Amino acid sequence: MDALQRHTNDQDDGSPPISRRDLLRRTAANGAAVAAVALSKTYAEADNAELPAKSQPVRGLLYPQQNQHRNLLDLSGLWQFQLDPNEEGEAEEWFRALPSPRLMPVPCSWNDLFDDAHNYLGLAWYSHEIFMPSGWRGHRIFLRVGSATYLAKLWMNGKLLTEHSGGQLPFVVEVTESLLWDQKNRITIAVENKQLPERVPPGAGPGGGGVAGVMGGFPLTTYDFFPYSGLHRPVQLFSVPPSAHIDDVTVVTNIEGKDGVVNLTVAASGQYAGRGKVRLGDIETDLTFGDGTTNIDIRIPSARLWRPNDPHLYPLTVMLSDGPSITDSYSLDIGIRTIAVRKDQLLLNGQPIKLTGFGKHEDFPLSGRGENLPMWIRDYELLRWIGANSYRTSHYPYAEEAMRLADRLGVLVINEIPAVGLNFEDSAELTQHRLTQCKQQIKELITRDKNHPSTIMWNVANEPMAGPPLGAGQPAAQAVEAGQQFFRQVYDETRRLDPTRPITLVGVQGGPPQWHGIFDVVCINRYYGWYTHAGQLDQAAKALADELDQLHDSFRKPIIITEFGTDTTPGAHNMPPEMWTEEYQVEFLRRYLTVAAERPFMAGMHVWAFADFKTGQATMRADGMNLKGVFTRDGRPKMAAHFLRTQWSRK
Ligand code: BDP
Repeated sequence: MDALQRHTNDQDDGSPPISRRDLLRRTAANGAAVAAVALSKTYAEADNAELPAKSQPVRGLLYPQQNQHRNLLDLSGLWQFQLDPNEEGEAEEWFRALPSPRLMPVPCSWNDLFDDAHNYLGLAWYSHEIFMPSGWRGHRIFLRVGSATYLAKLWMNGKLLTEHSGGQLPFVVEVTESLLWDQKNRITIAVENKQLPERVPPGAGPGGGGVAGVMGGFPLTTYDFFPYSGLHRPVQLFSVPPSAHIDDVTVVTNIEGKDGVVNLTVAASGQYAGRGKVRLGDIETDLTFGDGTTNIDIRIPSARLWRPNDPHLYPLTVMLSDGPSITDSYSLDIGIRTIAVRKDQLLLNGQPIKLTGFGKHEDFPLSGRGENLPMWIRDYELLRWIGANSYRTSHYPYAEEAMRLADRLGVLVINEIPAVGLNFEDSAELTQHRLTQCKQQIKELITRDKNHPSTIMWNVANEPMAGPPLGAGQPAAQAVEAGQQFFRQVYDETRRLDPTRPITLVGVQGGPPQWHGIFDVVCINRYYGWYTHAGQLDQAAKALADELDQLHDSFRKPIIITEFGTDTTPGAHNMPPEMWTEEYQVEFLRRYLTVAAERPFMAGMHVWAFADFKTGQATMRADGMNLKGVFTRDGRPKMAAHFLRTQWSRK
């Protein structure tokens, strides 16, 4: 209690600042016995764990579709499920049948449905039977897992086919040779979500595994959201033609005068060297492939540009052809737009744009982090209602359906890999493993989301640390240098993979400013008036204004505040405003918006958070919830939502 009070007041009361790491140790020691157990278990396991450092090849990750040449079967529904705390499933061949399964929906997190699975982060098995009609015969068949958090192993009819590490991005494996026709086939996926230090996000614990739990909570994580686990997105079976098929499509758009210029690269399987066609709107033209690829520019005269108030999408269809007959085709809707940084401005279609919106989570009762279309439709409706034009996929890539909706509804997205909880005080060996994974994750994310006009920026990390945050001590010089080298490489790799979009890093309050120098846009999370300057909004606003001016002087780049907010108990009121009340949340947001409005270099304001969300149990997290939402978890507005609407709604 004492430690917590000092933590929140450390800027003001003259007492020596306490580091977040110290705070967490103390909070854990103050009664979180369960957390301590989880901590040592994590580490015992980590010692024996194989480091998942090998890089996995990324094929095209085109969103599967059904057309004349392709079949698609969505395997969402009730699967068989079994926890495997003793990790005996593989030796006992559970990939043939689960010994005592219960039913589990896919997609969904396993945590909220059964009490014994609530805090479970170990190994669990999913199993499902599908009937394969011989109508699909003669095609190549692939299985695509939308996301398995965190490590997945996949068997088809008892044969191990692939593994994937990283919790929020899809993987695809060919199953053609393993299928049995006109009978049932068993798909088994083992999923494991241990919080291990060499993973990204890193697990927490002693001996250098990130900063342990933002609030020292249980289950113990290095981040402040619940470690939901399971098959979180649909599992799909799809077919492509046996000869050659379209493997990947890359669209880059430019504006020349009034025209849109669409640069299209198509990758086809197996060094395809035949012909093809492309249709964009009502323009059709031939393609010639060499060595499995082709590249072409298509000009659209007087193009209707994609933008938030008019998110126009052009239908694009790519085809492979053999003489007059089409042998494969793939369609997607594309937006013609540019996104760029010029000096301290962010430009959409050459015009300065200011982001208004939120950091979000994929989080809902019962479904947890499982893809939840009703939630998404409602969230987009609330974004429209409140007048927000954007959000950040804090702190991991979101469902593909959410990205497709953003394209259609004209919502701008800062798209983030799961690199939350990185700490460069950890060993060089851990840092190297994390670097390999960050590069892999950015590669998979760009492969998946590169064609979405809504994605306007890649974010490579949230609040990486080089020592204590929140001004509770100076960043450690060696750690700052380790981070500098790390982020230089991540930036270069991201730039190599996508030459078009700005790249950013989201910095923690009190973190090293140097790292922002590598990136195109300065994104910062700030909690003056909450974690520091508690209850003192005038001083908080001044500290914020001073820091923004300093950052602008140092970098001359656009600045976005990607998090600012206060925990707010819905229904708590007071005058004058006090922390945790709805009035305080409104006043806090008002100060920040005013400070930003006075600074033309501010390119955006993202409130933390869109909605209340589940996190670990902790002394500083009432009800196991982070209550910084301007909406409740089920989408009811707090006073702050009405306030933001008066500031943002499109007039
Ligand atoms: C920031 C994190 C975010 C937390 C937030 C908070 O980026 O994930 O939920 O603080 O404390 O440090 O509410």
